[in-house]
Amino acid sequence: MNATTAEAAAPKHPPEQPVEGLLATLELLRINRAGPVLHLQLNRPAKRNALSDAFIQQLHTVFVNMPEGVRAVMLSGEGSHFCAGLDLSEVVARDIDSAVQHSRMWHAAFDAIQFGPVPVVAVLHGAVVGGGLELASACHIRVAEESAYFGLPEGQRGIFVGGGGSARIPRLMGVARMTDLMLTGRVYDAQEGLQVGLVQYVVSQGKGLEQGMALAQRMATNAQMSNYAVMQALPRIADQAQALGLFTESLMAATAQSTPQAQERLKAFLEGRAGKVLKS
Ligand code: 1HE
Repeated sequence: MNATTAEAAAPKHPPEQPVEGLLATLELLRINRAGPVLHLQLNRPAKRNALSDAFIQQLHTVFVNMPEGVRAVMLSGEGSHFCAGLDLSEVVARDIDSAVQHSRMWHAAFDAIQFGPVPVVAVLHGAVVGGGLELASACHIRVAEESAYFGLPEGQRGIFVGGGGSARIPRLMGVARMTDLMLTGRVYDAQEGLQVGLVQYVVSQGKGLEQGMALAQRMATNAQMSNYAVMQALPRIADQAQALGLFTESLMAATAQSTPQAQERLKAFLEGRAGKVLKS
């Protein structure tokens, strides 16, 4: 089976339990924990998980208050769609000053996801449009169920992306494809999303959470410094000129390999105690 379309084997992870404390007070999110994985569910299904200001602030709150011991996050959406994007009912009365501040608020929240403490896998279904696609593109891995579809209807609404989409989405699928979606209202289905690089996995309907949890649990077992390097150094190196990137890479590689976790893992392999890299 092709790795990009493979579905997870039977789950072996711990059951999900509701979180307590500050995160339990965020009413627009349903938050559960399965061992080292936090499952964050957008929970405004009546409005198709449209992202109000309060919603963006609550997402930000989670990523700057990550509970001790959490090593990966799975982000999904309750109801029939992952996310309908910006809450359009809040845009109408905004003046230019507050519009800039509003966009910067989204940037701060989504930066906290992309450059946050742990990797995030987004599980997508139904509409993943406008700000919903911006949110998904701030995550590190994207799994789409067959029902997922992707669009940028900002052009139709008379606005522009403001949640980091113009910086992140072209890095996934290129400026030409984003231009096409925005100018023509074109919508990609899940398979097209896979082909253009928006998502890394497509699974059948109803299998997204299983696949997302399996991936999150696997990421959670990596050495923390390796995950840190992938999340923090990799995108920055991609933005650097090659000579700078190579230098940054050397510093990051030296830092990662000198951690006790790396030393232990390297020793384990050499002593035959660690798994081999095998074709699945
Ligand atoms: C909303 C929103 C929203 C739904 N803001 N309220 N995003 C868009 O342009 C997408 C707009 N939404 C849609 O195209 C459709 O709602 C969906 C395809 C996502 C879902 O359709 P459907 O038939 O399942 O639901 P619905 O009946 O359209 O919507 C249910 C309710 O959610 C309804 O409210 P109700 O009070 O009449 O029940 C809708 O008004 C409400 N709703 N989407 C506010 N987006 C930082 S810049 C980012 C820029 C953008 O994101 S632009 C893209 C905005």
